[in-house]
Amino acid sequence: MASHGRSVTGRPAGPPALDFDVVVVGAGMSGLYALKVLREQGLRVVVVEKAPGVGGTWYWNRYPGARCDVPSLEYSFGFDPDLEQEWVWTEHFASQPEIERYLNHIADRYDLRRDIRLNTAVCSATFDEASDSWAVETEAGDRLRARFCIMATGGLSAPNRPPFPGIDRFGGTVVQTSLWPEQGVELEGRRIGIIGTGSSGVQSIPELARVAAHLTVFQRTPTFTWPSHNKLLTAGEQAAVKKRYREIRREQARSPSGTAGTTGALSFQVPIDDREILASTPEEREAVLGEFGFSACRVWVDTARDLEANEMAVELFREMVRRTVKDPELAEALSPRGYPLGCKRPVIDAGYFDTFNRDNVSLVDLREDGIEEITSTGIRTAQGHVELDVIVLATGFDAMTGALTRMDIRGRDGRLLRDDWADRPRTYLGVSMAGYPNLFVSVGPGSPSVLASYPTQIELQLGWIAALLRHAFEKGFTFVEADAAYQDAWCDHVDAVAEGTMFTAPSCNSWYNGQNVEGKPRVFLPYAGGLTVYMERCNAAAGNGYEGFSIR
Ligand code: N01
Repeated sequence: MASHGRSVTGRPAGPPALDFDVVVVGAGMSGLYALKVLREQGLRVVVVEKAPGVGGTWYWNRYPGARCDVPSLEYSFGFDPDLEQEWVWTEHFASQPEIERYLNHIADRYDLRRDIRLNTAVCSATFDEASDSWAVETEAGDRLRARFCIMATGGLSAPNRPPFPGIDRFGGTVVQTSLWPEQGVELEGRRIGIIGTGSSGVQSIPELARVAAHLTVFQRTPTFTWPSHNKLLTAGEQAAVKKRYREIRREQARSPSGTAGTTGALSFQVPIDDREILASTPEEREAVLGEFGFSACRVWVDTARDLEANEMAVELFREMVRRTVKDPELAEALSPRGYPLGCKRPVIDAGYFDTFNRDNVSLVDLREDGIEEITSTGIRTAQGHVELDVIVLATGFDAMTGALTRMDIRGRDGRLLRDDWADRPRTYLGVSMAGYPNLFVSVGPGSPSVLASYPTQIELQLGWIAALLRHAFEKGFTFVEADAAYQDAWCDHVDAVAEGTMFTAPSCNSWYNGQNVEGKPRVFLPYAGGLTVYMERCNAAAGNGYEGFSIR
């Protein structure tokens, strides 16, 4: 074990009093749960949150149509049987307002607000080697000192705003889906342009089309999207899940994606069986199209690792686009090509392709020529100028690392996380970084993160972090740091489990691998081995006396 250096530097032996045991950055799902569980351990915890409200992602992403793609009865915490029995979800897939209400209910029900500081943006966090503590600085100039720091900053919280030339001189309204103002945006009867056709774009496009005088969609990459078949939940459906909630929670914890599939046929998911598309006949493919529609491409077992099979399945998807969108040229422009099915995060929708049959909706295909400039009255591309009143940026996120690299996080010896991660993020078990003692990350790179349902994952992962902190406080340890060799081995393991999947196909550019942000290294960011295996690895390390950590 390397010397920590306090005695070497000759600083006073008694560390100065700390304000808190733990400072948590972010009051989204992770931050709220961290506060609850750590406070129950008797720790002095403070949560700092830059938004005026709690909820994280579900505070900021209040664009029209924002909705979760995990069944609501599962996209909820399981730590309190009374809570899950009492809370009533109204739809199979909950809308943003309902999830925001739920998270506010959590904040009130467990009296969390007294330890949450809203409107408090963090700009830096610095480890002090003399006192084994973190100093977290806010934009307002406050300094919070705590033994441990937990970055509950989320996987999709740093908005990606491409530097479109001229954007600042646009005379109308520019709004980003992930920074949608609480007071709303005037959309009724406006000429609206939307840039981006990922999940946020696909969800908002049908809603915007309903109210706009005209909607112009600026699309760079056509999307695979599946109808969610969302519906109101009946009392009977709620009761059936609530009756066996304990069992469902166990199934979630044991599932690679943190889900138990309670809504079965309603979900956009289809049963993947042992059918191989390479061995199928045209008649069989037609029958599957008839049965599953857009989801017909997802039935086959051989599409996950075979690019030829994958392309055959993609053709089924394109066939469904042709059958749905009346204008053949438009259908072609909306058809995904050039990247495999399964490379990007699945998108679910409510009437996305049908929306393009409306008279007040048009598409600008940016595949050949991008946006040249934003003028004072609209958007110019090589294909012409579109006059607009409102521009909606649905351009995604600097995912998984952006929230951390945009802050100045300084570890031992003055090292800066942004620099250490210049060529790739490095974590041990997705929660901890060598060189950054006493710092933990929730749903960070190298953890399942965006590949597993958050509430389930957060309870497991933050539960694990909380147990490590309890161990440290009980034993009087003040220093916990991941070892570099274990971190390297974990990064190799993270790379190895993604290798050979469609996530890492050479033609796959996505926010999963940083290729949506200019200059970001090409690294597959989440852990693709599944939540179950991930937690087994974490628990094995804990069982071996927190193997891979220096603790003293
Ligand atoms: O972001 P995205 P998102 N010029 O990165 C385009 C979760 N989520 O906010 O593909 C023109 O997927 C970009 O084009 P391209 C979910 O995990 C979930 O939509 O890079 N276009 C793309 O079309 C999701 O995956 C829900 O070529 C530009 C779009 O902007 C994740 O958040 C709802 C551009 C960005 O798509 C991110 O989704 C919402 C440029 N310079 C979000 N730059 C649920 O349903 C970018 N684009 C649960």
